Amino acid sequence: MSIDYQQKIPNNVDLASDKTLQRALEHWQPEFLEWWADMGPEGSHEYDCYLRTATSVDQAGWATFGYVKMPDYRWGIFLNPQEPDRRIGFGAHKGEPVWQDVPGEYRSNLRRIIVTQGDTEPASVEQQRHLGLTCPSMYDLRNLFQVNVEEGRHLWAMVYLLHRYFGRDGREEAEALLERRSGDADNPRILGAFNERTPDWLSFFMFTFFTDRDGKFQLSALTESAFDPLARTTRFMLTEEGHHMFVGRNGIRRIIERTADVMVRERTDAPDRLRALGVIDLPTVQRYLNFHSSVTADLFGADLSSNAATFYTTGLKGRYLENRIADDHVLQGATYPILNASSGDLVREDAPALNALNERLRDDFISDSVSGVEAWNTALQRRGIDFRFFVPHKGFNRRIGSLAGAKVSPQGKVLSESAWNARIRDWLPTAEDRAYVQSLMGRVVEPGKFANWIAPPSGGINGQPVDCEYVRFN
Ligand code: BYC
Repeated sequence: MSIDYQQKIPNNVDLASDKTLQRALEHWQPEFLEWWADMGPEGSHEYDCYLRTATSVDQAGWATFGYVKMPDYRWGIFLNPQEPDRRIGFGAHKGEPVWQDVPGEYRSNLRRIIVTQGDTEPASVEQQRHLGLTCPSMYDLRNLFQVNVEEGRHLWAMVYLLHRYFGRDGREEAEALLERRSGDADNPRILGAFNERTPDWLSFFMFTFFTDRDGKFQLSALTESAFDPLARTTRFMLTEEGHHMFVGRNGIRRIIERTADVMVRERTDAPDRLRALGVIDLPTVQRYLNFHSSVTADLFGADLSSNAATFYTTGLKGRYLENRIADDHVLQGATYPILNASSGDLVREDAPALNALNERLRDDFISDSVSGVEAWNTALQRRGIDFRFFVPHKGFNRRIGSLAGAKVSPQGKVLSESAWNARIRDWLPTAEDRAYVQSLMGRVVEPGKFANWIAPPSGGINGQPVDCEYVRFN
């Protein structure tokens, strides 16, 4: 069904035919806009931004581009079309038709998954709200805003499900999604990484590289869901998520290219000299990488989780690319290797595969991150620079799961407390690193100009030139 933009809330779910639901969502809409006014990108409300808006859910040409003030962005409800005769692909209900409604016995678990997913979306907008004030270029500013409006739309996607399928509880959860605040001591966001600060653009690019990649894997697992409306809405969200990871991947690559060019020109790899020249030395980039990679690894939950087993067995949440995995898709009696650090060494142990599903998704995420990071190394290799970036070992700096608190080096060696403390400054961003990176955060907004610490992109957005006026300040 095509998207109806004549409605107050654009949608392709025939919202007009359900007046009660429509009224409830139209009641939530001004609250969302109020939240956006308070917590959305600071000072941006009058800007005209060159943004894409979803106009259909077809593979080809789903987006149109044009100038829009962000508070006027047409946030709406877009589900991928229903697949005829779709069947449940895993768990105890494997082979049965998917559900168009929520089975009573799975209501609270489904609600919990949808709320957790929904909570991350406004959280990331809150985390990024000051970044526009220190953008390295107008091109990057526009990309930040695109990410922000789409995270807002992802919130709409989850709120629709809550309102449509969870009655009064759902409406209350939708209100609460606008009440929690990232980093708030009393009412924080649900998951750890979404309460961290994103104080500078190096953090922002790392966040979109790693944490949006968690989004890719979690959403992919939800596209497998037996609850068809969740599967269809997350499938469409994934198409938007691709751009967010592009922003991170290219943002970091451009930072690395800029530093590498200065290293070659000046024949130095000394961090102090490079900092004096106003670029970000590669070890600092690696420390930020270590931080964001490890905090994001925690987002997959505990390595052994009875919740994960229940979600799978009951058909609520599958594995990444479930239908490409050659096994019985039930997993009773199957095993999966996890790591145990209790003996003082990291020991691989076979655990029940059902309980280890979080670990499996984390492993899928890590291998995807590794290939992304390898692409950055190509930029160094091409310039004859020996330095190589790497994704730290999954036991490094963990706070969730059985490795929480184990002192594991980025290379995967278990350390004593004192050995860990002696090296931690080499592995995680120090206060000095953060202050240095912060000192670079000026605001560059002249079309086609870029801050000294980042290379321009190889092309503009939607075929526009790099020096396009992507944001008009009015
Ligand atoms: N921080 O049994 P466990 C995205 C809690 S990102 C704090 O392992 P489970 C995006 C856990 O809640 C994708 N608490 O839990 C990206 C549980 O609490 P209770 C977001 C944590 O349920 C960028 C307890 O610890 N989507 O879209 O198996 C920008 C025991 O843990 C954390 C989803 O995550 C943590 N990191 O797994 C914008 C999908 N981890 O019950 C957006 C939906 C665990 O003891 N969520 N806990 O009170 C899920 O599938 C699951 O909730 C999780 C947790 C995988 C997150």
